Amino acid sequence: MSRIVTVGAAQLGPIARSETRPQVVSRLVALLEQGKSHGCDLVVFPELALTTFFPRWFFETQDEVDQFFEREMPGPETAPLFDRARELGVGFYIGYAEAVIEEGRERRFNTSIIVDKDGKIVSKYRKIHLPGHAEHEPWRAFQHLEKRYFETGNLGWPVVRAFDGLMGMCICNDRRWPETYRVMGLQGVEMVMLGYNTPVHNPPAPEHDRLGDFHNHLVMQSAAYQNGTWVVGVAKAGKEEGCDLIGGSVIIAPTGEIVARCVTTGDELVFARCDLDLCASFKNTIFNFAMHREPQHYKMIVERKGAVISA
Ligand code: CDV
Repeated sequence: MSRIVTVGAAQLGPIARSETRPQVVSRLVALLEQGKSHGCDLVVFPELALTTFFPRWFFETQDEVDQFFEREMPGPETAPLFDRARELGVGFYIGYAEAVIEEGRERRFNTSIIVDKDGKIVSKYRKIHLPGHAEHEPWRAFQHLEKRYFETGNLGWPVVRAFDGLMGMCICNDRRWPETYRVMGLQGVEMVMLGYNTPVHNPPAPEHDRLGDFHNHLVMQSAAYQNGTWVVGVAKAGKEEGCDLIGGSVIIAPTGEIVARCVTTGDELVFARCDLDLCASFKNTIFNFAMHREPQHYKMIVERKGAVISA
């Protein structure tokens, strides 16, 4: 017996600042329909998939920022995506900017959800590793103000039972941190979905620019292997408002091998038949956590934030 989930990685090309939600949603629906035609159970969209990547600008007023946020999910403009998913019987992962009243105040998160084949939200995640900076830094070619526009996520990394397996998610910069996947690995995760917006140019470290695609795959492939899980990483790619974003969306097996990969920087769907039972061969042997982990020696990981040189 094997548990096959057919998954589509639905990469998006650039979204212009002037593009409306209905225009973007129609692109998402087209990818969902392509996914259905290839037998997908589930389609994975990028981070902040409903708008341009707005943290690249410093905005003077909250009103300017607010236009990029969703106050309900689904709302009137995103309902057609949920409706079509339900009609097709295809689930999806999507990232969006979430504004919510919680604890009596307005809060904003960089959020993703998993929606099942009935169009029901079955899991929500709020991005924990927010990269960039909180203040305007005019020396940069473009801003990366996630630390200004979002709060650190407060939901941990949930793993839920859906699509006949154990599903987890994270968002963009999270994929670079081994802790992200290990927290889900310790919940038995069998598929991690994630979306990203990764500029080719890294203003604080331009010497890394030539390595963007390599590092993208390096972190996701090692995490898949080290946790015995499928990883589906999906880009918003291409030249968006003058800023080049990497593509390279992939579906990675628990072996650490890439089994499907986008080759353009535009709207593109690739898919793979993912056998969730393949995870067991890693989870029960080389990475049998219960048998081989030594957490009494890992305390520093949670007790210390930055490196302290004591030697
Ligand atoms: N959206 C992101 O989180 N992007 C970061 C960039 C800024 C380094 C990333 O890790 O890809």
